[in-house]
Amino acid sequence: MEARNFQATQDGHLTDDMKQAYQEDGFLILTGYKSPAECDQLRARMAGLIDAFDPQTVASVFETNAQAHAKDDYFRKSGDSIHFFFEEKAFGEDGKLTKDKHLALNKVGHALHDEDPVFEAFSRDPKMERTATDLGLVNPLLAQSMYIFKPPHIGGEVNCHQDSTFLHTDPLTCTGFWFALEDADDTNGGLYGVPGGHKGPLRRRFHYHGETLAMEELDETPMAPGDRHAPLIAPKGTLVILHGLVPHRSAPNTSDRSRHAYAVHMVDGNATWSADNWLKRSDDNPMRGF
Ligand SMILES: O=C(O)CCC(=O)C(=O)O
Repeated sequence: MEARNFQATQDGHLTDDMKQAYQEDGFLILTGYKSPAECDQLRARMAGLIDAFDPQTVASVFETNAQAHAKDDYFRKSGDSIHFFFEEKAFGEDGKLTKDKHLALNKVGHALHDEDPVFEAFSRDPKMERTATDLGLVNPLLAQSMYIFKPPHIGGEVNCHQDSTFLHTDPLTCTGFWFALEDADDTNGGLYGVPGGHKGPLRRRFHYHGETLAMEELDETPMAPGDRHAPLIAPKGTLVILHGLVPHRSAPNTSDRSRHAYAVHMVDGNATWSADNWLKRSDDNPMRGF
Protein backbone atom coordinates (compact mmCIF):
# COMPACT_ATOMS: atom_id res chain seq x y z
CA MET A 1 0.00 0.00 0.00
CA GLU A 2 1.47 3.36 -1.10
CA ALA A 3 1.03 6.44 1.07
CA ARG A 4 0.36 9.59 -0.93
CA ASN A 5 2.82 12.44 -0.66
CA PHE A 6 2.86 16.10 -1.62
CA GLN A 7 5.51 18.69 -2.42
CA ALA A 8 5.48 21.18 0.49
CA THR A 9 4.43 24.74 -0.26
CA GLN A 10 7.06 27.48 0.15
CA ASP A 11 5.27 29.23 3.02
CA GLY A 12 4.01 26.15 4.89
CA HIS A 13 0.33 26.69 4.16
CA LEU A 14 -1.63 23.55 3.33
CA THR A 15 -3.63 23.22 0.13
CA ASP A 16 -7.17 21.82 0.19
CA ASP A 17 -5.84 18.52 -1.23
CA MET A 18 -3.32 18.28 1.60
CA LYS A 19 -5.96 18.99 4.23
CA GLN A 20 -8.25 16.39 2.71
CA ALA A 21 -5.47 13.77 2.64
CA TYR A 22 -4.71 14.46 6.32
CA GLN A 23 -8.37 14.15 7.25
CA GLU A 24 -8.68 10.86 5.35
CA ASP A 25 -5.35 9.24 6.24
CA GLY A 26 -4.42 10.73 9.63
CA PHE A 27 -0.96 11.55 8.29
CA LEU A 28 0.46 13.89 5.71
CA ILE A 29 3.79 13.54 3.91
CA LEU A 30 5.24 16.86 2.70
CA THR A 31 8.49 16.48 0.78
CA GLY A 32 10.96 19.35 0.58
CA TYR A 33 9.56 21.04 3.70
CA LYS A 34 13.05 21.75 5.07
CA SER A 35 16.09 22.33 2.87
CA PRO A 36 19.06 19.93 2.90
CA ALA A 37 21.09 22.76 4.49
CA GLU A 38 18.58 23.12 7.37
CA CYS A 39 18.75 19.36 7.97
CA ASP A 40 22.56 19.39 7.91
CA GLN A 41 22.66 22.32 10.31
CA LEU A 42 20.52 20.42 12.81
CA ARG A 43 22.63 17.29 12.46
CA ALA A 44 25.82 19.30 12.97
CA ARG A 45 24.34 20.94 16.07
CA MET A 46 23.42 17.57 17.53
CA ALA A 47 26.92 16.25 16.77
CA GLY A 48 28.26 19.26 18.72
CA LEU A 49 25.94 18.59 21.68
CA ILE A 50 27.12 14.97 21.75
CA ASP A 51 30.78 16.05 21.56
CA ALA A 52 30.21 18.22 24.62
CA PHE A 53 28.38 15.47 26.51
CA ASP A 54 30.25 13.13 28.85
CA PRO A 55 28.48 9.72 28.79
CA GLN A 56 30.01 8.83 32.14
CA THR A 57 27.61 11.31 33.76
CA VAL A 58 24.76 8.89 32.92
CA ALA A 59 26.61 5.55 33.03
CA SER A 60 24.83 4.67 36.28
CA VAL A 61 21.50 5.15 34.47
CA PHE A 62 22.22 3.02 31.41
CA GLU A 63 24.81 0.41 32.45
CA THR A 64 23.68 -3.22 32.24
CA ASN A 65 23.03 -3.60 35.96
CA ALA A 66 21.53 -0.15 36.47
CA GLN A 67 18.63 0.15 38.90
CA ALA A 68 15.33 0.51 37.04
CA HIS A 69 14.39 3.56 39.08
CA ALA A 70 17.53 5.42 37.92
CA LYS A 71 16.43 5.19 34.27
CA ASP A 72 12.86 6.04 35.21
CA ASP A 73 13.99 9.10 37.14
CA TYR A 74 16.23 10.30 34.28
CA PHE A 75 13.26 9.96 31.90
CA ARG A 76 10.82 11.75 34.26
CA LYS A 77 13.15 14.73 34.53
CA SER A 78 13.65 15.09 30.76
CA GLY A 79 10.42 17.00 30.05
CA ASP A 80 12.06 20.42 30.31
CA SER A 81 15.69 19.47 29.64
CA ILE A 82 18.05 17.89 27.14
CA HIS A 83 18.68 14.29 28.21
CA PHE A 84 20.67 11.66 26.31
CA PHE A 85 19.13 8.17 26.04
CA PHE A 86 21.38 5.31 25.00
CA GLU A 87 20.57 2.14 23.09
CA GLU A 88 20.24 -1.10 25.08
CA LYS A 89 23.64 -2.60 25.91
CA ALA A 90 25.50 0.61 25.01
CA PHE A 91 27.30 0.33 28.37
CA GLY A 92 29.16 -2.82 29.37
CA GLU A 93 29.25 -4.35 32.85
CA ASP A 94 32.33 -2.25 33.58
CA GLY A 95 30.17 0.89 33.14
CA LYS A 96 32.06 1.93 29.99
CA LEU A 97 30.55 2.60 26.59
CA THR A 98 30.91 -0.35 24.23
CA LYS A 99 31.04 1.87 21.13
CA ASP A 100 31.58 5.45 20.00
CA LYS A 101 29.02 7.67 21.81
CA HIS A 102 27.80 9.08 18.47
CA LEU A 103 26.75 5.56 17.42
CA ALA A 104 25.35 4.41 20.75
CA LEU A 105 22.49 6.86 21.24
CA ASN A 106 18.83 6.04 20.79
CA LYS A 107 17.42 9.55 21.24
CA VAL A 108 17.88 12.95 22.87
CA GLY A 109 14.88 14.74 24.40
CA HIS A 110 12.55 16.23 25.37
CA ALA A 111 12.98 20.04 25.34
CA LEU A 112 15.54 20.67 22.59
CA HIS A 113 13.06 23.17 21.12
CA ASP A 114 13.29 25.33 24.26
CA GLU A 115 16.77 24.68 25.57
CA ASP A 116 18.93 24.95 22.46
CA PRO A 117 18.89 27.98 20.10
CA VAL A 118 19.55 26.02 16.89
CA PHE A 119 16.78 23.53 17.65
CA GLU A 120 14.51 26.38 18.73
CA ALA A 121 14.97 28.19 15.39
CA PHE A 122 14.26 24.98 13.45
CA SER A 123 11.16 24.25 15.57
CA ARG A 124 9.70 27.74 15.91
CA ASP A 125 9.83 28.43 12.20
CA PRO A 126 6.93 30.75 11.15
CA LYS A 127 6.29 28.28 8.34
CA MET A 128 5.54 25.62 10.96
CA GLU A 129 3.09 27.91 12.69
CA ARG A 130 1.15 28.33 9.42
CA THR A 131 1.10 24.57 8.92
CA ALA A 132 -0.06 23.92 12.50
CA THR A 133 -2.79 26.55 12.23
CA ASP A 134 -3.97 25.16 8.88
CA LEU A 135 -4.28 21.75 10.57
CA GLY A 136 -6.76 23.29 13.01
CA LEU A 137 -4.52 23.88 16.03
CA VAL A 138 -5.88 27.21 17.29
CA ASN A 139 -3.20 27.87 19.90
CA PRO A 140 -0.35 25.48 18.99
CA LEU A 141 2.05 24.79 21.86
CA LEU A 142 5.33 22.94 21.40
CA ALA A 143 5.10 20.20 24.02
CA GLN A 144 8.10 18.00 23.38
CA SER A 145 10.96 17.38 20.98
CA MET A 146 13.11 14.35 20.26
CA TYR A 147 16.15 13.73 18.10
CA ILE A 148 15.93 10.09 17.05
CA PHE A 149 19.10 8.35 15.80
CA LYS A 150 18.09 4.85 14.56
CA PRO A 151 21.76 3.93 14.16
CA PRO A 152 22.75 1.49 11.40
CA HIS A 153 22.49 -2.22 12.34
CA ILE A 154 21.41 -1.63 15.96
CA GLY A 155 18.59 0.96 15.71
CA GLY A 156 15.62 -0.87 17.26
CA GLU A 157 11.97 -1.07 16.29
CA VAL A 158 9.50 1.49 17.67
CA ASN A 159 6.30 -0.42 18.44
CA CYS A 160 2.97 0.57 16.93
CA HIS A 161 1.49 3.37 19.03
CA GLN A 162 -0.69 6.49 19.02
CA ASP A 163 0.97 9.72 20.15
CA SER A 164 -2.05 10.80 22.21
CA THR A 165 -1.14 7.85 24.48
CA PHE A 166 1.77 9.96 25.72
CA LEU A 167 0.52 13.56 25.38
CA HIS A 168 -3.12 13.70 26.37
CA THR A 169 -5.45 16.68 26.21
CA ASP A 170 -9.23 17.02 26.40
CA PRO A 171 -10.27 17.04 23.59
CA LEU A 172 -7.37 15.13 22.01
CA THR A 173 -5.10 17.50 20.08
CA CYS A 174 -1.61 15.95 20.09
CA THR A 175 -0.05 16.26 16.62
CA GLY A 176 3.40 14.98 15.63
CA PHE A 177 5.75 16.87 13.29
CA TRP A 178 8.42 14.37 12.25
CA PHE A 179 11.30 15.52 10.05
CA ALA A 180 13.54 13.20 8.03
CA LEU A 181 17.04 14.64 8.48
CA GLU A 182 18.27 11.86 6.17
CA ASP A 183 16.43 9.72 3.63
CA ALA A 184 14.13 7.38 5.57
CA ASP A 185 12.37 4.49 3.87
CA ASP A 186 11.38 0.85 4.30
CA THR A 187 15.02 -0.28 4.07
CA ASN A 188 16.55 1.76 6.92
CA GLY A 189 14.01 1.79 9.73
CA GLY A 190 11.54 4.29 8.27
CA LEU A 191 8.04 5.03 9.52
CA TYR A 192 4.86 3.07 8.78
CA GLY A 193 1.35 4.40 9.36
CA VAL A 194 -2.18 2.99 9.15
CA PRO A 195 -4.16 5.08 6.62
CA GLY A 196 -7.43 6.14 8.23
CA GLY A 197 -6.40 4.57 11.55
CA HIS A 198 -6.96 7.88 13.39
CA LYS A 199 -10.71 7.25 13.11
CA GLY A 200 -10.41 4.51 15.76
CA PRO A 201 -10.35 5.01 19.54
CA LEU A 202 -7.40 5.83 21.81
CA ARG A 203 -6.16 2.41 22.95
CA ARG A 204 -3.84 3.28 25.85
CA ARG A 205 -2.68 6.10 28.09
CA PHE A 206 0.74 6.39 29.68
CA HIS A 207 0.34 8.58 32.73
CA TYR A 208 0.91 9.12 36.43
CA HIS A 209 -1.16 7.09 38.84
CA GLY A 210 -0.15 8.92 41.99
CA GLU A 211 3.67 8.69 42.03
CA THR A 212 3.81 5.78 39.58
CA LEU A 213 4.11 6.14 35.81
CA ALA A 214 2.27 3.32 34.07
CA MET A 215 0.36 2.36 30.93
CA GLU A 216 -3.43 2.14 31.23
CA GLU A 217 -5.40 0.04 28.74
CA LEU A 218 -8.46 1.96 27.53
CA ASP A 219 -9.75 0.04 24.53
CA GLU A 220 -8.91 -3.43 23.21
CA THR A 221 -9.63 -2.67 19.52
CA PRO A 222 -6.57 -3.98 17.62
CA MET A 223 -4.47 -1.22 16.00
CA ALA A 224 -4.60 -2.81 12.49
CA PRO A 225 -3.09 -5.90 10.87
CA GLY A 226 0.45 -5.46 9.49
CA ASP A 227 -0.72 -5.49 5.87
CA ARG A 228 -2.59 -2.23 6.49
CA HIS A 229 0.62 -0.43 7.52
CA ALA A 230 1.86 1.79 4.69
CA PRO A 231 5.54 2.77 4.49
CA LEU A 232 5.82 6.55 4.85
CA ILE A 233 8.71 7.13 2.45
CA ALA A 234 10.46 10.32 3.51
CA PRO A 235 13.42 11.72 1.56
CA LYS A 236 15.69 14.07 3.52
CA GLY A 237 13.84 17.33 4.35
CA THR A 238 10.39 15.69 4.40
CA LEU A 239 7.89 16.58 7.11
CA VAL A 240 5.53 13.78 8.13
CA ILE A 241 2.58 15.08 10.15
CA LEU A 242 0.98 12.47 12.41
CA HIS A 243 -2.49 12.80 13.92
CA GLY A 244 -2.38 11.90 17.63
CA LEU A 245 -4.68 8.92 17.06
CA VAL A 246 -3.04 7.42 13.97
CA PRO A 247 -1.28 4.13 14.74
CA HIS A 248 2.32 4.28 13.51
CA ARG A 249 5.61 2.52 14.11
CA SER A 250 9.11 2.25 12.73
CA ALA A 251 11.05 -0.85 11.75
CA PRO A 252 14.52 -1.81 13.06
CA ASN A 253 17.37 -0.34 11.04
CA THR A 254 19.23 -3.40 9.79
CA SER A 255 20.89 -1.46 6.97
CA ASP A 256 24.29 0.22 7.09
CA ARG A 257 22.70 3.66 6.48
CA SER A 258 21.85 5.92 9.40
CA ARG A 259 18.38 7.41 9.76
CA HIS A 260 18.40 10.57 11.84
CA ALA A 261 15.04 12.24 12.47
CA TYR A 262 13.73 15.08 14.60
CA ALA A 263 10.18 15.14 15.98
CA VAL A 264 8.23 17.96 17.64
CA HIS A 265 4.89 17.17 19.21
CA MET A 266 2.34 19.94 19.56
CA VAL A 267 -0.89 20.25 21.49
CA ASP A 268 -3.57 22.93 21.38
CA GLY A 269 -3.34 25.35 24.30
CA ASN A 270 -7.11 25.83 24.03
CA ALA A 271 -7.66 22.19 25.03
CA THR A 272 -7.21 21.05 28.65
CA TRP A 273 -3.77 19.57 29.30
CA SER A 274 -4.13 16.39 31.39
CA ALA A 275 -2.29 17.07 34.63
CA ASP A 276 -1.33 13.40 35.02
CA ASN A 277 0.66 13.35 31.74
CA TRP A 278 4.23 12.05 32.10
CA LEU A 279 5.59 15.35 30.74
CA LYS A 280 6.01 17.95 33.45
CA ARG A 281 6.98 21.59 33.12
CA SER A 282 7.68 23.88 36.03
CA ASP A 283 5.44 26.92 36.60
CA ASP A 284 8.28 29.30 35.73
CA ASN A 285 9.06 27.46 32.45
CA PRO A 286 5.69 26.55 30.93
CA MET A 287 5.07 25.15 27.45
CA ARG A 288 5.14 27.85 24.81
CA GLY A 289 3.90 28.38 21.29
CA PHE A 290 5.68 30.11 18.42
O1 LIG B 1 11.35 7.97 14.47
C1 LIG B 1 10.86 6.91 14.87
O2 LIG B 1 11.41 5.84 14.69
C2 LIG B 1 9.53 6.89 15.58
C3 LIG B 1 8.97 8.26 15.80
C4 LIG B 1 7.61 8.27 16.40
O3 LIG B 1 6.95 7.28 16.55
C5 LIG B 1 7.04 9.55 16.81
O4 LIG B 1 7.69 10.60 16.64
O5 LIG B 1 5.90 9.53 17.33
